Amino acid sequence: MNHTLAIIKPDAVAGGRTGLIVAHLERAGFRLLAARLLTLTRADARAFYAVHRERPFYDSLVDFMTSGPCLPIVLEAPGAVAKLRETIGATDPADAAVGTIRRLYAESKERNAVHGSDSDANALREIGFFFAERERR
Ligand code: FUP
Repeated sequence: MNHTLAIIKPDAVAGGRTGLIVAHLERAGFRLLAARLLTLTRADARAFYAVHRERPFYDSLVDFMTSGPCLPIVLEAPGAVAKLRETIGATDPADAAVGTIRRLYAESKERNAVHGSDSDANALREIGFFFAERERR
């Protein structure tokens, strides 16, 4: 799978780190295929993170993800899904490797700057969640 979905999350957009993170992704070798700044509705955020609906952090995650604009981006690179996971680092910035986007730019495990699809199947679903086919070719 050579495409994946990143989201620059509301903490990073509000904090003025969007450009730094896009530049980091481009320097890492990703090509941008599609991007759009938008504010998720609660229904959007609940659906996007439906897999976590039984988890204790779900309501707080939905609050955070709807707190302001975010920037979903379709990225292209060889082995895009694994490459993006490596580039963004562990979920909690305290555990993320030095030089990863979360280590550099995230505030906390919840406010962690960026999302990256975690499998090829989820990348397909998540790209389709945000972008029509004509917007990503
Ligand atoms: P990741 O794939 O690294 O984004 O992490 P998960 O799919 O496990 O979690 C999705 C999002 O839920 C994370 F980006 C942040 C949030 N989360 C919390 O707020 N608290 C937790 O303990 C775990 C995840």
